Amino acid sequence: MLLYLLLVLTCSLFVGEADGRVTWNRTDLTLASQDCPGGYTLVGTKCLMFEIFASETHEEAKNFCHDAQGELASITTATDFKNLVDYIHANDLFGRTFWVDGRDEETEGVWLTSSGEAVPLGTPFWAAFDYHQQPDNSLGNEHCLSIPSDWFLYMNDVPCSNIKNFICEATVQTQEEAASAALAPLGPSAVGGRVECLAPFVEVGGLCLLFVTWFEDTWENAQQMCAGTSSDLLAITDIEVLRTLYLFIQANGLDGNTFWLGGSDLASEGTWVYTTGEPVPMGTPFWGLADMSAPSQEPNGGTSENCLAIGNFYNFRDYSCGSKFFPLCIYRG
Ligand SMILES: [Ca+2]
Ligand SMILES: [Ca+2]
Ligand SMILES: [Ca+2]
Repeated sequence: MLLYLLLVLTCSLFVGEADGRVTWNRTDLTLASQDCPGGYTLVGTKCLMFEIFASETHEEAKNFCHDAQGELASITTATDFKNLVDYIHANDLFGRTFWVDGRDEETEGVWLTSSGEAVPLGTPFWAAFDYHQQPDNSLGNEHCLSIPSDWFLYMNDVPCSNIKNFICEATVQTQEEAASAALAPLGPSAVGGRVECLAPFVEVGGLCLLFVTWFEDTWENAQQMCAGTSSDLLAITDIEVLRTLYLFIQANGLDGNTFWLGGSDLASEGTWVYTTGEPVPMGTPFWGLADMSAPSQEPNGGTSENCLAIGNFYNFRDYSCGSKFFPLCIYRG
């Protein structure tokens, strides 16, 4: 049965090339809820159990999960994280703080899951306020990983002795296989080199992007700048694209620049759409946080902030459309 599942999963991924662009079909994963052990529910490609009636320290929560043939739930990809956050909202579990798998007890700043996998740092995982991103190891005593609802489920490091609800993940082999099979195609290594971009566009995760760092202007002028190079302001609808973009910006010295994306709520306040007509995804893990003393989530500018940009930690924020930032264009051919 296990082997059969693995075969089906392997075969369900198709690579296609249409108009020279690599496309991937990853919708046909076959792990179903009935494949999860009793008490666990299928969330994305993982079997999870939400312990909302038990509150424990990180160590006790871990032991509880072991007794339930599991481990604390790990979040190692942006898609895992988005699936988890979406599930919490859809099932009325929001309002709590959960322990998940991850500690930096052994080496400060090196975050690992129980199985030794790296917990990813940075955006879109860790809570980022305007000028401050977790983990901050406050008072030198924060070595365990939590996702607090009052920080909109973004990650925070806190003392391991705190008492919290928690999420277990069944240790079913097929899940890991499914997860890696599902996500590999969107990683930059899988598509890197397969898409050729015309200079000055550069390939980022299979997309041809232009970081216009010599032209700082309003949102509307940024859009026209892109249009003049057969491109549009970038529309990000997939969280893996935001993660890949964030890593590219860090690795290529673009950190510190703020870029316009194609999103706005100019037509109808509160309804965010891209210039391409696609809806802008809302909430975590896309939009950033503001005001650490009384946390709120972007967009927060009402009718005075109607345009979408990424700067600081490169999560979404609304700004006045008259602000001057750099255009981030995507080639439309
Ligand atoms: Ca912290
Ligand atoms: Ca607005
Ligand atoms: Ca704002």
